[in-house]
Amino acid sequence: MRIITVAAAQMGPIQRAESRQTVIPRMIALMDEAKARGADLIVYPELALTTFFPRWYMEDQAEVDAWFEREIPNAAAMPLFARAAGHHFNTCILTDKSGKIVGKYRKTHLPGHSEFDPERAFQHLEKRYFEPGDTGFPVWRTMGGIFGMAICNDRRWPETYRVMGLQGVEMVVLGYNTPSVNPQNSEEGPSRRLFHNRLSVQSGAYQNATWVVAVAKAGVEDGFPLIGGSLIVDPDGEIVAEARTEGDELLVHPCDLDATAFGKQTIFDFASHRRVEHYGLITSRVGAIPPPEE
Ligand code: ING
Repeated sequence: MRIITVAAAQMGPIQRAESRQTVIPRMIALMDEAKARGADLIVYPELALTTFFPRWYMEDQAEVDAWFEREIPNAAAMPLFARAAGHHFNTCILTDKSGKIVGKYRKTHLPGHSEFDPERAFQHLEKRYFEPGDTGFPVWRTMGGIFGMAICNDRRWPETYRVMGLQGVEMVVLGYNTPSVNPQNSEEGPSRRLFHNRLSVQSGAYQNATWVVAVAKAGVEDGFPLIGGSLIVDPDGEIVAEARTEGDELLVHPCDLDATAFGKQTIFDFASHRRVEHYGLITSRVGAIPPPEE
């Protein structure tokens, strides 16, 4: 048994006017609760320090830059930020129990758009403010297992999990900020969003025999609702813990990394069951849709 007791630290809304100084005590309170409940690892959401600012159209670069961190307290991460000088990535880091930076990941799949779109109920300007990540989907050996990371929209793409699955990942941790309604389809509300959230995370976990911990920033930010639904899914695709509120809420579960072995050795024994000679299209840039019928 290789137990990692994980705390999924769902956070409620952060209003645009709030400073990081009001948010950090909430994060520390969740960390204190996680420690009291015996957690080895705590996972925070995407944009855990700020509101989901890509919903706002901004033209002043200084105003945009203010939403980004230039450094984090650990010097080891400085190369990440130094190299990023002038770049804007949606970034997350993995630290071990000593607080040492083990890994850094930059969000690969950026949804939304880059120019103001009057047709939308609200903006989603990730392509305006972030560059696509350049890290790929690495995994790292730490805390007795193999860990990987993703951010938000990445969780909807099977490629995200498969690339880490092919590297033997045993736990994927990710955060998300997901609007409760579709700005381009008012018919699609929170229940459909929560359905897709579960579907994406459970599929990724099952199809790669890995734990997945997905953590929301939830609730209403300046009138714009975000789904909660943070969840911990086991390597068989079962949800073992799920948030019930849209506020600060901690999920804690003892995850046995050895539980990933059965799936990796049987149905998803990649070495013996995959047929890579048929998968070429997956790395092609566009689909190969057949021409219209004569
Ligand atoms: N947010 C959303 C997400 O992928 C989205 C955007 C919602 C895209 C629903 C498609 C459908 O969960 C972020 N920040 O990626």
